[in-house]
Amino acid sequence: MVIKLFEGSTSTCTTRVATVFHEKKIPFEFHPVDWTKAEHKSAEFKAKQPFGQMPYIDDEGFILYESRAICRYLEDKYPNQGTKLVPLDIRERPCLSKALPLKPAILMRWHRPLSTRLSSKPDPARVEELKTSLAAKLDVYDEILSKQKYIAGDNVTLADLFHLPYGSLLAPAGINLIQERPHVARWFNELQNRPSWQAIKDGVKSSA
Ligand SMILES: N[C@@H](CCC(=O)N[C@@H](CS)C(=O)NCC(=O)O)C(=O)O
Repeated sequence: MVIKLFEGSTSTCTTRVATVFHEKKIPFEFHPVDWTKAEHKSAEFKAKQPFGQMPYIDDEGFILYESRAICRYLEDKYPNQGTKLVPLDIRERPCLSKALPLKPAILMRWHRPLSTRLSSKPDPARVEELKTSLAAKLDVYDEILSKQKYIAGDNVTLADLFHLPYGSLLAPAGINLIQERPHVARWFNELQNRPSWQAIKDGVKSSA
């Protein structure tokens, strides 16, 4: 039986999980959740995901939520299928938890068409503050990526892929912090061109 993914089709958490399904070549059945109708707050949904947030997966009755935990589960369940996404070297593994710096980007997404669904707009001063801290982090990324292909070494891992959902919101919002740094730009463009991201970036569909 194929794994079922319950989510809204373009949310950042869905695209994170769906990218990993594609990288691992794991067929999945997509079950869209209409968050405009608050389906994720229904008793039926909360019975599976008690926080009333998307996504969760149903793997033959085994329910798992938290997008990063789901990605890790997929890698652990199918270690020898598709792309190997957790480093084999135990010293490279802690790098996975470093994949958070682009997270402030979510507060900048009011520029996107998607954001028309958001009720409140971020404070411009706060956005400037976040841009400054993100720029400083990306300077360090540029240094790291001048010496190695990916964040954890010379192989792509979950750490890299986890940057895609938020990082991809920056350019459409007119924020060029990625493209302004040559090594970060090379790295991020390569990630965005991967077939896994191309397959889901405009909306997730079942692959089974
Ligand atoms: N840490 C959770 C966050 C889940 C989350 O924030 N999901 C968002 C979509 S990306 C959501 O359901 N937002 C609607 C809400 O919180 O009501 C995860 O990674 O799965």
